Amino acid sequence: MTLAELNQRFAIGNHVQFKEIAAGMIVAEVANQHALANIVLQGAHIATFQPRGEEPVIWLSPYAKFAPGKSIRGGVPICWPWFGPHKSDSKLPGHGFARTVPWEVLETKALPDGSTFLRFGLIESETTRAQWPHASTVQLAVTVGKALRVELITTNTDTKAFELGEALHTYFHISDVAKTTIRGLDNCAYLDKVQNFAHCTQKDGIVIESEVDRVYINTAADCVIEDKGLKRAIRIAKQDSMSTVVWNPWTEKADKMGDFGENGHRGMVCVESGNAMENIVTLAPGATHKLVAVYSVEKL
Ligand code: TA6
Repeated sequence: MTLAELNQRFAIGNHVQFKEIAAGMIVAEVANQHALANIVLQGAHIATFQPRGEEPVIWLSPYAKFAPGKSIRGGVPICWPWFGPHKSDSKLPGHGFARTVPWEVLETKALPDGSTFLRFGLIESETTRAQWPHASTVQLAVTVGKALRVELITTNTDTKAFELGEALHTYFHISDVAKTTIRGLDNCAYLDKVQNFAHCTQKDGIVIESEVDRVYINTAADCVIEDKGLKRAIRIAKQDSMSTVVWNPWTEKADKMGDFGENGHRGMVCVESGNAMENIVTLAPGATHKLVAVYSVEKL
């Protein structure tokens, strides 16, 4: 669909407009009485979310690249239909292909409470079918209000069951890692990627003082990012997600990635709601699975 057609079919006066921000890269700009948000159609990638009167909740690197087929550093990348490396083919892209392929807009609407609802669907192609030989659909439903509600909905339209790994790889904006504690994972088991996937147990709140890359398993609990610098907490509530991933690349890795900027890693932390490792989902033919995450801000 062209930009003009998108605006004709799906723009809503004071709520949603579509713009081209780089060649081939269209963004849905959402502005309502509660918040501002930008969603890039490639990857159905929520790039920004900022409740009115608040600092941004989502971190987007100032050096993020917006280009066809490239993943965006920051925002809410969708890891689907696998999380991390593919289990048998190392040539396939890490975290799946959903974040780097085109999605289409299926629906936009203004809700009675002033929020905005948008629904996107991944567009299947030869490329996606070659990497994922299962008949399925995946949609992202986003509600932009005072809170940001994100639903990743997968349906198995095949005649056989398949295994699904997934995550909303959300980058959160914080004042500084030294002033931030992540709570909600006490006594949880995790696999520590920094220690070659060692099995560990979380003892207390997490303060990031070096590279952190952990997959917490069997946890449905809310997480809270307490930020003394911004005097606020970001609450991450979730449904049908049994894994939480906490990631900060720290200095050396961030420098190597090239799209964080100097000390960019200090102003972000990823707290990802998903189903990974032991928690991957088996989806029966005809079944639908819906992963939900809701991000809201509380005063500290
Ligand atoms: O979710 C954490 C993680 O899997 C890390 O291991 C890390 O490398 C990261 O995601 C970012 O991955 P990306 O492919 O977006 O550079």
